[in-house]
Amino acid sequence: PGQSEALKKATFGMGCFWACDALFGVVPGVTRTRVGYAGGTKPSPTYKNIGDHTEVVEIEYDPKTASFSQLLSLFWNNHEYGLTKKIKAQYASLILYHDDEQKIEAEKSLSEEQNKQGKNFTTQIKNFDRFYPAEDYHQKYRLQLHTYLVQSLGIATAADLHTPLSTRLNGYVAGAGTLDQFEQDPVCKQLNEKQYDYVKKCLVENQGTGLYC
Ligand code: MHO
Repeated sequence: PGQSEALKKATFGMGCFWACDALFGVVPGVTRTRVGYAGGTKPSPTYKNIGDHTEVVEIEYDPKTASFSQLLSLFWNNHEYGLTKKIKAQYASLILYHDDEQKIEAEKSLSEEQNKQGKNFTTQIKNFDRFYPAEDYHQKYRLQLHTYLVQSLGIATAADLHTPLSTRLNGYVAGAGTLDQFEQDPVCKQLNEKQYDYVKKCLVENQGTGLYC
């Protein structure tokens, strides 16, 4: 089996997907992210016509480096909207599992979290059915705000936004991850000195400001 066959997927809804894209994009072991719509029944949802779907992030990860339980703890600790208040389907708290192992872990983590915090969550745990990628302008939204990087790296197509480098940069420019993580990130070796300094400056400036939309 080739290396890519060993990669796994996780799919979470936890508020505006721009934030989740940045949050998970810098996690060591996460190889790519994509944002889109899932969890509902409406055929061919769009941002303007999302129907009963939820904004989700699709995370591709290498289980040798990142574990599903690690991703779950980021899930529980980084919701944009309170888990207990009533929210529309677009921003629902949602875990779409891809196999039985994920299902068991997700259900266990929900009851642990509820016990720990002493409240009931609205989080739904459902079988992953189908992912509809969001419009290109939503992909790596935070990175796309940085015209200098986009142009100097030659990012022009949806595929360019879906690379491991774009995935990482989208998080770092938004202030996700630590400086240590950035400096040791093998993916960032692809940057020239000026690009490297630019991203580092964004990370330092935006760290701790929250990724929320
Ligand atoms: N506050 C943002 C949310 C966008 S998100 C992709 C907006 O209204 O544009 O739902």
